[in-house]
Amino acid sequence: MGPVPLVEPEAEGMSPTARRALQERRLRRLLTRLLDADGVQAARLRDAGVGHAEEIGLDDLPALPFVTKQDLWDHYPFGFRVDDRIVCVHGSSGTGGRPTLVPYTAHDVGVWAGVMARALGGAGVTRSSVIHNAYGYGLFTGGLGVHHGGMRLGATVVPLSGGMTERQVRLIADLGPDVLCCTPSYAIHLGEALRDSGTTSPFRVGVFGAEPWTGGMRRQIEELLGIRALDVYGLSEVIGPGVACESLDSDGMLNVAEDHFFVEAVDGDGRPVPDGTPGELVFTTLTKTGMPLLRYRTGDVAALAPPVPGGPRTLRRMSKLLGRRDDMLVVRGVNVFPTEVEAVVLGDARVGPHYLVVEDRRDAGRPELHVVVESAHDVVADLTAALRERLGITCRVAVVPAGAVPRAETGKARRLVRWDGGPPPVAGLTGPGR
Ligand code: DLL
Repeated sequence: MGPVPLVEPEAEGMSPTARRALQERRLRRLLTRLLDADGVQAARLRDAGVGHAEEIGLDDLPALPFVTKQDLWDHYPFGFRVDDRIVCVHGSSGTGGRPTLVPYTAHDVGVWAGVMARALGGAGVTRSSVIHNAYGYGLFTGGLGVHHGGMRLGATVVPLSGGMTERQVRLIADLGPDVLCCTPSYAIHLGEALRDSGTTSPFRVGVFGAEPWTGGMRRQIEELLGIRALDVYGLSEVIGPGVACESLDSDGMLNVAEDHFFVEAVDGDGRPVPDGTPGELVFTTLTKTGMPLLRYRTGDVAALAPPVPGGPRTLRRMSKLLGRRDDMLVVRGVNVFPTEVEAVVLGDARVGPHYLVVEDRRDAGRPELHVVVESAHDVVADLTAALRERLGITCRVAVVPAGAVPRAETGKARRLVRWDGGPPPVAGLTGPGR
């Protein structure tokens, strides 16, 4: 593989010492903006004893207060806004239908375009590329994030948004795009639709994110579409996609755009964990102006790492997401991340890529984990054994025919459902007689 050029070399390739000085300057400017705005975060800073930004350096960050999703909900819709020059709003519908809204200034949109251009450039996308963008356009940041970044790079963006798969297949056949951007689950769905229509995949590379996916899913996508599949991470509260992204040369980890988004990883009590140890990601938006956040606790779990030694990119990296703090299931006392189930399921070549984990809480005293897979083979015994080996608990494996697990054509795949009572969440799941 040849070298992958940097899109913003002064930022992506700067010496870590110079970057730290830049981050510290930007942190003080951020604190000044927050204190001047005199909003929720200013009050908390004053309570923590911070009167002037100049008193604070990066080393003091761990002593400053966190912001949580609950805080954003408590001050919904715009209680954390500190600048009224807002040009657009994005957000996520969120769990339980509680939306989170994020106001952006023109400056913020510029930062976003820059970090997404880096993400695409690191995947080998160039000005002559055609990007088939099947992330949803709307409040969700996926569609417009790729759109801004692709245009900043000078590539051609085809704004498909999600859904209407037949039309997508038609445009892929007609335009021959070399880059695919969408959720990993939709990449599989689209890949199967291309195969079924007899269309050869023209793609060279794909940039996938917005939902958890494992190395097993990556291999399936790469085989199905004949591409390199890279990971992009982000969240609306921080900016959208582009907070961190894998590049062709980042050794399977994601380069964090830490000149804009200072990253920490903390344990359950909020204390820093060392590099290599999984922790909850906490971001400080050093340069945002519309709704800047100091120490936002994401709930996402990953391990941090230094840059690739000797590589052109000097940004710190994070592992693929290992899970979410609130996604972690505790089944009969054992902690289980759904991504671990995926790793086992996709490790069996006889099983299709669409699966569902059902957390069965119908009997609160005897919770069960069902794993519903699509296969033409009797894989129950083998999968049960492999899951027991990996997770330390016995799951109930149900095999259903191809097509029986619900697909997400738009939005994020739902791979984990809770079953508290009533009919089973997927046909074919009978479970033990109760
Ligand atoms: O999902 C932003 C995005 C769009 C990222 C397109 C990548 C591509 P939200 O809708 O606010 O924003 O959801 C953010 O999605 O906290 C993670 O839990 C999850 N997530 C995002 N990217 C990944 C990823 C967008 N690459 C939440 N792997 C985050 C696993 C991801 N989970």
